[in-house]
Amino acid sequence: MSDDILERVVPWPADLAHAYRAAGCWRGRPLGSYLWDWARRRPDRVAIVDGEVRLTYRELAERADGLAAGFAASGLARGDTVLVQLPNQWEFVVVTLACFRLGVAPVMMLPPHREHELASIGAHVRAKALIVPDTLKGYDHQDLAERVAATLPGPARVLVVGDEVRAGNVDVRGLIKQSGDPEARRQWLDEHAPAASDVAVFLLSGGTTGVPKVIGRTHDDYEYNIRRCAAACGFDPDTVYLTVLPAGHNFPLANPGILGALYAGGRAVLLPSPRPEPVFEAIEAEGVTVTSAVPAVVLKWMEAAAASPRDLRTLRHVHVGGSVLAPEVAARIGPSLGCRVQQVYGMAEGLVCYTAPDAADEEAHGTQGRPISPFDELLLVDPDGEPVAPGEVGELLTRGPYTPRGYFGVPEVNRQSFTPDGWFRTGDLVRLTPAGNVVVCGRVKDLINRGGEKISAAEVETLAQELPAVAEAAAVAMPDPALGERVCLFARLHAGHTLTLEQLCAALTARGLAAFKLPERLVVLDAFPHTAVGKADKKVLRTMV
Ligand code: OOB
Repeated sequence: MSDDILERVVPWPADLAHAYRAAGCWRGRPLGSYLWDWARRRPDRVAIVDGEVRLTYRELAERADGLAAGFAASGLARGDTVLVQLPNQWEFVVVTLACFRLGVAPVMMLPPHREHELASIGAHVRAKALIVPDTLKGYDHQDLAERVAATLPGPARVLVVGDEVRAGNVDVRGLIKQSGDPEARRQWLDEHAPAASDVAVFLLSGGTTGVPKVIGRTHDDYEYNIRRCAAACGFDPDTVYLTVLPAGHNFPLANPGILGALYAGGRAVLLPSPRPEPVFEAIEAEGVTVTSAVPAVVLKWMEAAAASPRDLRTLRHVHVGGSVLAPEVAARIGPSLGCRVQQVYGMAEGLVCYTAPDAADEEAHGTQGRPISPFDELLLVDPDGEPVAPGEVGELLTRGPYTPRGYFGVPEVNRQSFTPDGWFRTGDLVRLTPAGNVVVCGRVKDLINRGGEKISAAEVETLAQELPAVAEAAAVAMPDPALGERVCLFARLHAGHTLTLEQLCAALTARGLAAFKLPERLVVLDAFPHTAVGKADKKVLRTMV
């Protein structure tokens, strides 16, 4: 990895790294090296399905190698970072694997992200390229990427997946089709592979504040994460995993998700959206055995399933996580969809908990499961940082072989988000059942969880406060039956100013904020409630929502 990246990644202490290696958690192999193992074992099995496109394991490996070589030819090298903003399409998987092969770390942006997110994170990781679709849902991502690239400190290329690649940009499909001797290319990539301790992928923290918080996941730690998740969920060569959540999110990417399905020799089917009817159609057509979703999406499926003519009998499990799933809803999933529910409590920062595939109803419906690794450490503390009594609610701190010791390049944030002895403060309030299952009870971090999309209150407030009309702003969660929470913005205005929700949203959009973060309610107050230290009193504001 380049020195520049290395010095901004917080490593595990050497003795623990040694212990994780000795215990077989970390295998010392870069993720890209698995690609040809898979391809040799099952060359002609279908690995990826995207509409009409069906890629076998051999084709997947060949295309990833072709693209890795193409990346190298277009100037990218081991240690570089690239922003990847692609929808669920086969090229996303090839791009990700090509990055793993070459040792270029993709930063997994989400399709709704705009200038505000792309530019700040691109600058933070010093991205060398942006990989985007030409257009998506009528929005010109190529144009967005060009505008963002122009703001980045180094020269940054724009790589485009699509038919309309403009002059000066790079055609990703063209790179994939690269000619040349595949055997020589494979050897070259093997010889130039990254180290297993390098960052394989950068994930975005759900709780990004004013400062971009990205998590560098190493090849070693992410491989272990994938391997343990696949084992916890019983993934095997018969697994057909349906991807409906944005593939760049940790949950569908690697928990066990797409990479877990490939790891197990199964198949990943990609759909661009979680709309019920196409989902049911895909389950029937492809014999899908497992999928994952956030509670808001599963609720839509449950409503639609009764009226659907599709045969969902192949579906054995649905993994539900990302935000709170009410036990009553969990209990209805089985009867509605004809499958079992596995709850997942996970985070981009690492720790993942799963209920067992065959768990009793009490565990499957009422808990968020157990950590996937015996090396995961969980500590529940009170507001003073003291351990709580068994069975009591506390803030969850965690450490382990796939939970990095810090965010990338933000030492001052790390001093708050991690304890001096390396525990990550999840900001979640949980309790543990006597059997060791986690139950999420609330949270202390200032996040709004909109159907699994995490929105930092601080990020919205900071942008709102920059508007000329706004004297003071505070974003709080307003409860919502479908999404769990939505953003409500409280604002005090400067004398003589007015502000409507439409004006507020237009102004935030103009500042490049992703649409899913826009407030859906604006409350203008003449006077703000304050805490003793003079901060907006969110406890009081929440009672006013
Ligand atoms: C997943 O990852 P992130 O990084 O988008 O968000 C993590 C946060 C957690 O700290 C917690 O506040 C919340 O999302 N959360 C849940 C939950 N699962 C996540 N809250 C209540 N119940 C659950 N089951 O959201 C994520 C990553 C990997 C797998 C699954 C989810």
